[in-house]
Amino acid sequence: MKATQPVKVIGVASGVGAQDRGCEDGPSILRELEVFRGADVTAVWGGVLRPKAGAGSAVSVDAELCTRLAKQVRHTLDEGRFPLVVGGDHSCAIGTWSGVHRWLDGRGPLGLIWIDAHMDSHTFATTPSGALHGMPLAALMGYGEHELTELVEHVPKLKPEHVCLLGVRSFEEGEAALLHRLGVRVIGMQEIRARGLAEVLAEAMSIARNGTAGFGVSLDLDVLDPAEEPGVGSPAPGGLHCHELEQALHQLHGDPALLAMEIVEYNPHRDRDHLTARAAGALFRAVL
Ligand code: HAR
Ligand code: MN
Ligand code: MN
Ligand code: MN
Repeated sequence: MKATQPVKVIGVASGVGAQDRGCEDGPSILRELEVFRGADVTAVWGGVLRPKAGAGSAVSVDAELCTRLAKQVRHTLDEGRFPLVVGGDHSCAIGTWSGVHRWLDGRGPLGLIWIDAHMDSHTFATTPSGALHGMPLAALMGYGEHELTELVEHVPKLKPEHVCLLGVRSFEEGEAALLHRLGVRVIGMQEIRARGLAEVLAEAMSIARNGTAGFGVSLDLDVLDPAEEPGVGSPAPGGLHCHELEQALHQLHGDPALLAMEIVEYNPHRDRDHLTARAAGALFRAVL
């Protein structure tokens, strides 16, 4: 994001991608609480996109929602504004990054830092749950249901060498095997504790920047420790402290190569005293 670039917040009430649909209510609550507002922030909400009932299977509902999201993201970039996409379950990532990819229009590849307790790299061949929010990263790299992999453009939106996962601690064999086979860099909690968050984030940034036309950050709030921030869809113990992630994310401050950001998996029904909502705001303001 360039210094003083205006921000447009795009809410997306994705929920069919998860077993617990509580994240659908995330964007409206975050908007009410005005958590993305700060002294030096002009973050204007563009509204909240909602799934259309009766669009068919969960895949079709999600694909239709993500198609509308991708258009909004592209339009926001065309206006020179920085898109902050607020979920919703993480399946919305397919729309967000397809929109950025479309906007890049062949100027070069897109890089992505995926900050998450999970790998989100299943396909229907490997998923234990059938939940679509466990699949978006695979879909963006071209693996999975064609409705999702061919969203907006019939090409993969991400190349494995420009993707880095950060904070992983809960995953299944099938998705780990896919990422391994593709050579995607996965930085788990153990490595973060051994090397320090600042250093591994710097590595993630170089992976997402090198040879790309720009990069994004997809932040799943469940990377935080649920003992401190409980308001997420799929809590996984042993996560990051909000303040350490906030501090590390300052490395992205004013970086013109950062094209968009998304913050997902806020579940207001599990939150306590708006702790997780406020964390979402603080983590966004760290990159400003
Ligand atoms: N890996 C599990 C599954 O696919 C759970 C993953 C989804 N949870 C998330 N995504 N919040 O990050 O069922
Ligand atoms: Mn996720
Ligand atoms: Mn997750
Ligand atoms: Mn800052």
